[in-house]
Amino acid sequence: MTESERTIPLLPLVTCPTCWHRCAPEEILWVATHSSLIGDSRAGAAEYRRFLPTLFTVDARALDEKGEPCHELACPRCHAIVNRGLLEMEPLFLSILGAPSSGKSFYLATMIHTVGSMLSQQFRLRFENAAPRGNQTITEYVKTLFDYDDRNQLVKLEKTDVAGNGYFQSRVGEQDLLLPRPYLYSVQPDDAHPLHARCREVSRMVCLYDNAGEHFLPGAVTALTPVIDHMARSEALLFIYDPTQESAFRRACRSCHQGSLDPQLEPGTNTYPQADVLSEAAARVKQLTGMSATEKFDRPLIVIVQKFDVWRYLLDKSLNLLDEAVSMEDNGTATLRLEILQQVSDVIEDLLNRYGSSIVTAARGFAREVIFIPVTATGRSPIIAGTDANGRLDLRFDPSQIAPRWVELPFLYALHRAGARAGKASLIPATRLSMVAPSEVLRRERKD
Ligand SMILES: Nc1nc2c(ncn2[C@@H]2O[C@H](COP(=O)(O)OP(=O)(O)OP(=O)(O)O)[C@@H](O)[C@H]2O)c(=O)[nH]1
Ligand SMILES: [Mg+2]
Ligand SMILES: [Zn+2]
Repeated sequence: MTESERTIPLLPLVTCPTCWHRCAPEEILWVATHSSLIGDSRAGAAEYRRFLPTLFTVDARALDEKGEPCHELACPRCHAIVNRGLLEMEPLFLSILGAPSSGKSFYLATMIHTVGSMLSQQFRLRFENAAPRGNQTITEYVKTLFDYDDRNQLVKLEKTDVAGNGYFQSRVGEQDLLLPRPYLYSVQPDDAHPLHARCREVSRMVCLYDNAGEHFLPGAVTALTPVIDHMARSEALLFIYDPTQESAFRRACRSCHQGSLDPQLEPGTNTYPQADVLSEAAARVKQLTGMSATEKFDRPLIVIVQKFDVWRYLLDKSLNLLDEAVSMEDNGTATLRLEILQQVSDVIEDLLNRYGSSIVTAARGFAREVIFIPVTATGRSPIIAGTDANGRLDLRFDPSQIAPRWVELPFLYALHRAGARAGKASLIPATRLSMVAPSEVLRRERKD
């Protein structure tokens, strides 16, 4: 960075969202733009060369060795692009984890689609796509599900690959690493937000990842494929739990008289031991953060119980009160009502104890603060459109019928807790914990 660029206050340390290396802003590399400077020692033959600049234009752009002004920055370790916003805004890493087919990609797409308007209209926050090129996969997901011309054209999201375009390959030292690509969205107070004057301090660059579920299966990750190691940096873990993969849930859903006809409940569909997936992730986090075996994870574990449209008939209570979890105050700003989230979490925990108690044991065994939030990304079951080349059911949706529910709540909760944990004023105000009815989670929290 040049002296003139220092007029913008930069963070003392910048974190690469691809390999999580931390460095001073002056160590950040630039990406050449001259057509002859193609080929980089770490990022690969198809990428422009990364370099530490010595010459700058008057508006503080680095000049590459052919004298071309440059715009993009890169990590000195893995050479992946580093978004400029990460030099000014603290990152907020959020990991989405879960078994294959649990609904991670649908969750991510529908959450991104829904949360922006809620943040701006109710919370007076600007939620922006900070990396239009890097976020293209998610933008395509959102377009597929919500921007349709013809409702008869059934849609689906492809299964997330275990390698390929969704990942960044880098040669670091003598090793070829497979790294996850981050998706970046900035969250900043708008003019009407009470923290607008402290915009620089409270704004965050949210870094999300969409892994293939296979990466969370035992033994999938090695030192050369640290594709899920964002979990160690995450301020909240969002575990996607899919009741349609749990045999007791499947039996109960099939036998329930109003029951769901979701094809995912059919005998023979692939299921994974989800409690083991969570325990494996917990072991990896403990290893990466140097926690002892008996210590509990000190950040929130949000268990997102997906596909509510399928298992809702098993509840004897309505969960409609969750629609009131964001309330508008007289002064025109919104509040997240933790007591409602907690009440619903208790109901869901009871249900899980009945049909899938191993996930509750794994979650409670790992983290000090656990909350269960039901969501449905699609609001309804997929339609069988045929079978794919591998003989698996080709499940698709009528795009006009997709109606996500509550998908924004886990994100709002994570954003609220991230602010509260850092001891900063939170971007998402919430009812005070003391107002919340005592429950198992809160009793535990006070004890610790
Ligand atoms: N009924 C119902 N089905 C859903 C919902 N969300 C996703 N699905 C179905 O779940 C399947 C898997 O969803 P994905 O989001 O691709 O799952 P994933 O966790 O990203 O899977 P991998 O990429 O393989 O790890 C899809 O075939 C969808 O049809 C939901 O809210 N309700
Ligand atoms: Mg996926
Ligand atoms: Zn890096």
